[in-house]
Amino acid sequence: MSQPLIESLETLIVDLPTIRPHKLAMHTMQRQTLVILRLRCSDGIEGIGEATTIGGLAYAGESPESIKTNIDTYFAPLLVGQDASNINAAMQRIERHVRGNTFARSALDTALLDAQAKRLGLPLAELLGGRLHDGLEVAWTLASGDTDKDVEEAERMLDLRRHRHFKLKIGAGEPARDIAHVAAIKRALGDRASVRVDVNQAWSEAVALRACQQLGDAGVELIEQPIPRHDERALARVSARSPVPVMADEAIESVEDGFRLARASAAPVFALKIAKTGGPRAVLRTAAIAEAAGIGLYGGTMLEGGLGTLAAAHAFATLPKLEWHTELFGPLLLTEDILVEGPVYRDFQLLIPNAPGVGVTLDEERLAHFRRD
Ligand code: MUC
Ligand code: MG
Repeated sequence: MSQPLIESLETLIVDLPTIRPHKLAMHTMQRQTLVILRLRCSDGIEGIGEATTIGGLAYAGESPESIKTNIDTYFAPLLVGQDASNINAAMQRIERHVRGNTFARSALDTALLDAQAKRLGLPLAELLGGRLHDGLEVAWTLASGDTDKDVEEAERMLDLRRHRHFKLKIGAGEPARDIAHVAAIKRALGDRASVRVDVNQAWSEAVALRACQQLGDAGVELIEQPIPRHDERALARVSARSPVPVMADEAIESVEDGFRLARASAAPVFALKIAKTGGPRAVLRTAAIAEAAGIGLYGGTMLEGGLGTLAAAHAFATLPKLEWHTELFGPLLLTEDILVEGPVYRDFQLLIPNAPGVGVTLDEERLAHFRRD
């Protein structure tokens, strides 16, 4: 049988409304923007992938517009005419000619995997070696900016049996006010839920050292990226003195960053994200480094829609242990998605699909409605 070839790559920017504004230290989201990649093959199979970031260029070095331009201008000519069934060879061509661009690579790796898994009739997790979990527990982020509204939202999530781990976005305000906000939420929820915080790099080392103590006293169980991403030694000092485990998020922008941080004992927990490391397979390489170093794992998100969320979920489902669970709730922050059927959340878990590929189908009408051009 002749090999299927990659015939074309098409990228679409899609703007979707969110259920409420979502406040992070560096940006308040009023909507979410996805880049959808459609990779068409000569055997009639289409693989789909997603690259999504937060707040244009506010969060990371790639924007939706740069992802689209770079895939269209640089990735596509390298790939058209290549063997669609050899994912290693296709990604190696990109590796030889492209620096960085892990978000764009993640969409490509996902689309190639989706196409190959459909070709073989396997769900993505099975193409990656097989699932160890049928569902993953999912934390919810409280980020309305208002303590009472956040408590109400958390109570609703507990009643719905959708989430029992809550991440609070802090760092934009005065540390003392932020900590009072967190402590009030933890007091209201008590032992019914775990409370974690994400500072998104907003504190200095000195502020972080004091704040980590106070967050520990308030009953917080995990502190994510308290200080700027580039100083791994400072992160190691904060981690060593914090009574609460510290998690590295923005500090890991590649598999190699994961290795550097592990070597420096910079943080006892890593946030894994397919976008930050270049796709479902690259994220598993970061996970392997962490596992070898005794670092705990967390399945992170860039608030992707259903496609990107489930691509990550398939990869995470192959890991023996996600000690800190996941935060794969991106689709639940959107009022609309562009899929025929969205991911299923039930009993505090996101279920891993059993259909071939990522297990989702694009809804052409919604795609036509929400695409930017
Ligand atoms: C981040 O920094 O972790 C994940 C959840 C959320 O609300 O924001 C993202 C980004
Ligand atoms: Mg984070």
